[in-house]
Amino acid sequence: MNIERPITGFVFDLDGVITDTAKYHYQAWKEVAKEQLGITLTPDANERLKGRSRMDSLAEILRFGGLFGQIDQNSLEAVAAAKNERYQSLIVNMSAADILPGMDVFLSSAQQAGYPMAVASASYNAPFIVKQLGLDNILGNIVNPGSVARGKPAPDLFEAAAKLINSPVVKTVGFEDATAGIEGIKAAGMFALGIGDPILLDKADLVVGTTAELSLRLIEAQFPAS
Ligand code: B16
Ligand code: MG
Repeated sequence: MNIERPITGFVFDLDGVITDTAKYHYQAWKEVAKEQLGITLTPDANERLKGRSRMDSLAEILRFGGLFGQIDQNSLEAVAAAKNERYQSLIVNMSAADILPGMDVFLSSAQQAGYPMAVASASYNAPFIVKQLGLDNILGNIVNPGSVARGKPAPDLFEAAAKLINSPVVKTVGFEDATAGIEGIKAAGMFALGIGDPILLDKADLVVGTTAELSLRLIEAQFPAS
């Protein structure tokens, strides 16, 4: 008998879900914003950058610093390139030790259970990071952010990730730590699993405080029966 599963795929954000690269993004932006724009980035302003593309993040920083619309495109691209260079120098030594707590166990159990999985990250550095973490055999399906029209909070990255693994969106679970990402998952029509503060992630269908709380049993029990 062929019983169709309620869930046919898992789609993961990278930064904040699989590993914590947010601290490196913050450090790189903080240094480059100070040196090249004279803007002192604060932790609060940094929160708004999570999940946003490189250029959207720069636009947010300029808004925060009162310089939005005052810098020409070439200079913007140079600042973004400098940030990426700094960021890459910080992630070069990442390893399996940087996988968030419990995530390796969860991913292995999902792989063993036969769930197709993909990564929906706004980061062009995602393939490098996944490889450094030693997860390329599990999370080899990674959407190229350059292949979609819009970044988070638009649904594009999540829709493309579900397509990569042939999972209908309504039967797919999306994992996110950022409000922009939860919005994108919901706009795609997926079940949204938030990781972090339930007040910040109030649009998610299910929220766990940390990755250590994830289990297949929990997700399968909470996923709506069709
Ligand atoms: P890059 P995610 C996002 O990753 C980060 O949260 C965000 O801070 C960053 O600006 C964005 O990737 C782009 O990254 O500059 O490496 O292309 O949360 O979508 O996995
Ligand atoms: Mg994230």
